[in-house]
Amino acid sequence: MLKRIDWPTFIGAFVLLLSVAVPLVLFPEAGARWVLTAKNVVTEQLGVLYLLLGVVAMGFMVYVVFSNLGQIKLGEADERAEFRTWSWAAMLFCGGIGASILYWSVIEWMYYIQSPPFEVEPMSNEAARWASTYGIFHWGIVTWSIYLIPSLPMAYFLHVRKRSVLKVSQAMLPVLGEKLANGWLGKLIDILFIFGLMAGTATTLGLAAPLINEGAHQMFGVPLGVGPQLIVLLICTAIFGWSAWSGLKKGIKILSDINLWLAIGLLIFVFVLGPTLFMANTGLDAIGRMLSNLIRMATWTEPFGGIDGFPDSSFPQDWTMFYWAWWLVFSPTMGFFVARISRGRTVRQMVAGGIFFGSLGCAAFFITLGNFGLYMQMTGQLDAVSILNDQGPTAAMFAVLHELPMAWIAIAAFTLLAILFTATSFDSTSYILAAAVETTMEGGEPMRWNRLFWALSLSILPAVLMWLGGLETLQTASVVGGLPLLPIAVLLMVSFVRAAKYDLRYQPDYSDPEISIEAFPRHDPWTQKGNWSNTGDDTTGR
Ligand code: NM2
Repeated sequence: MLKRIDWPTFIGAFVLLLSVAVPLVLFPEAGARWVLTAKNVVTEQLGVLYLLLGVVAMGFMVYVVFSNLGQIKLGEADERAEFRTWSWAAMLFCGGIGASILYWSVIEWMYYIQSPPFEVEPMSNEAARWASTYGIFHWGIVTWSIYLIPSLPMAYFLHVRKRSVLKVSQAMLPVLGEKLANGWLGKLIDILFIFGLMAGTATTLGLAAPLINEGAHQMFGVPLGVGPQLIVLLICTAIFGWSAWSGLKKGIKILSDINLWLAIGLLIFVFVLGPTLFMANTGLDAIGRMLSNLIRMATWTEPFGGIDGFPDSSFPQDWTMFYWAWWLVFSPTMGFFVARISRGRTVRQMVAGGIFFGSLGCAAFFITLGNFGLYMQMTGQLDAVSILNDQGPTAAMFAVLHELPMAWIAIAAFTLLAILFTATSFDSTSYILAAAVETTMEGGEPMRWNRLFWALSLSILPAVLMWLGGLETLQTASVVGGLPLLPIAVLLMVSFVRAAKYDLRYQPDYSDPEISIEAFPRHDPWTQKGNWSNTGDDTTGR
């Protein structure tokens, strides 16, 4: 049983986790300072790389959709999509988005309106316009493009080459070659991917726990504070740890369905009972503003911030770079998931659909939950910004929810959603982590003790960071953990293009069922073993 474990990767990833967590626990005060220094160094010195990745990812997706790579069918030429588009879109959204959208859609604008981008006057009309726009941008086209990078090689290998790829290193075979991909470099890449994922999880869980704590406080008078938040974290970990242990695939599926319908119900509830016209108008306006300023926002590095005579703005460093990093660390996990659900689609459908439905789904949250609060602020019914500054984010969030008619329904739904989102997202995350540290997977599943181990490990970093306290501390986890994934993301793009171009030489027209993928024995120039799926030599030479 222990032979199935890929020990260098297993130990490497766990040691890396402990080497970050233990010093922070031993030296909390110095630790808090290190964390902030790390964030500033990364965003100020290297943050531009994150922005660059965003632009490249977006350009790459345009290329993939409009070039002949887009026609590649993820499956047989005449195969139909395994899931209908609607259920595919719903699964895609739920797989990629967790409790953090509840958190940010309600309060993101409150930060932006008081420290707006582009040297706009704080709390001005122009600040309100950008505040309603930037959330949609940070959860939109660029970030979904980043999300989809690993999906491309992974879906390609899974459905075209019929080869299950559950490690990032394996998706890089075409660039690294077999020796490196299965050797030390492959292991290093997997360790860094695992660490990045744990860092991203730390940001997400570190935000979700206070939210759930506040919800429980509002409903049942549960005390607030770091202690109760850690207990919430433990309870959530127990839920997804338990499901990782017992493999409750059916249970999780039911929870995901409830999750989706409850989320849709909440949005409709707020949209209908809130200021519907304002939300619709502001939403459309923000989408238009985001689209017409897409390049400007995606490339805004604020090079003059801090230079004499210029306002000391670090908006892109504080927000845009953080978001790109946060999405990046989740992207490999998302890749496995998107690959699994996209059988029978073309690459073009997967990419265009992913960006479209993903961005639209996120925008729906910002347009309803975000604009509802903005309306309260602008009409003077609730000074949410002051509550945020005086009492903190979760207090501001629930103050907004209290403004809704039948507020207790919304608050109960909101809190329940946060718990469900957390349990359903991290069940699959522990599965991916466990798979990444096993060499073979007999029975098609990682071993259960291994799944449980990683489920429990997932809560170590968020617990430590929550204990240190502060939003910036939580943001740092993703910003630092995402750094090694920058070159990895680039290699994943190259890997996909290489593999796909090679294929296109043999199968120039994927829409022609006569030229079935099976008809052409595949030869992989980058592996020594030769064929991945079919046997026989490639002598067609087409
Ligand atoms: N992203 C979408 O729980 C979560 O929301 C995980 C977070 C990357 C900001 C994903």
